Amino acid sequence: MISLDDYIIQNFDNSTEDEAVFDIIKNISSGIIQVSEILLGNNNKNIFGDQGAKNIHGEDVQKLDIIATDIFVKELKKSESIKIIGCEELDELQFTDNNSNLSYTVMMDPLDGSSNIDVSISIGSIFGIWKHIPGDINSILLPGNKIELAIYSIYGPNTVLVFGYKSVVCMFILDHFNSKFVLYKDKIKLPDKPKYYSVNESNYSTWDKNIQEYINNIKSNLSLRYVGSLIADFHRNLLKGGVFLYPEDTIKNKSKLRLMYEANPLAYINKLCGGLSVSNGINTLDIIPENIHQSVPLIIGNASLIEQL
Ligand code: AHM
Ligand code: MG
Repeated sequence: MISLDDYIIQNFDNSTEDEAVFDIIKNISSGIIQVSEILLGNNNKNIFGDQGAKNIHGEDVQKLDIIATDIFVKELKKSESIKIIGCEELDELQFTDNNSNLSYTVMMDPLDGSSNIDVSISIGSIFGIWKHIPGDINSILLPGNKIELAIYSIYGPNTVLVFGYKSVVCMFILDHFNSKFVLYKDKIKLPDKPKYYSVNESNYSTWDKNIQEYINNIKSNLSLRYVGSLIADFHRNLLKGGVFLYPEDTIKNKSKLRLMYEANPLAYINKLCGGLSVSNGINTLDIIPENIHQSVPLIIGNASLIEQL
């Protein structure tokens, strides 16, 4: 069994950048273990339910959203190279007082799938990490194709950590008894023959005609699976092959998923696995962001399925 630490030592070099990135992975993985242990704890009654406030997107904030935010902000600040943290639950960017020569920005959705917390369905955390030029505010909002590292976790029947760095995507499973991640799968690639399409079909009437036609066509060859936690739907389709869609609501002129801490990190990992993603007709990773909380439509999965669209 190869632990996350061993994997890192064995597979990457000793450059300052690699060391900084691995320090970030270790601190995020420590946060993931903490969230996972809270979910498994015998005193977890207090973690369910609304916190009583709304976030910048007008959504009810759950207690676990806040718990996870606090854990990850604390862990991320331990990485000397992290200078800026953007988060779904925090209106403004947080600036750390770290002073390494390297400067990274982290964008995170600390608890994805909030509506599934109270009903014991898989939830997760998503992180995108970019390098920025110190002191240059214009270098903070970068497109997804400039991501250095993307990580996500899933808290489900087991706790999973997936990261994409350089050209490799690997998946680890948490050994709860020893509180450490163990390698499950290395060099992940999307299967050639996709199985699933995933979309909230109750929104059908709000979609553009092209999307409606596309769904009508693909459903004859694919089976429908929809969890309602982006991260769980994405992860299943990554391993089994498929397409996930959250199209724009053309009646309200509104998209739901957020570019910087949902769409981009997953689009980056999906690309490393041989897949493709589009938002508003262009590659999701090419979008120049306007602000940290920007929403975008997202269609992501096997390249062959996206190309049909
Ligand atoms: P969250 O980050 O507050 O949990 O919201 C995003 C979630 C995604 O995980 C999921 O894909 C989507 O919302 C589900 O939305 P819907 O209930 O409209 O299908
Ligand atoms: Mg989310």
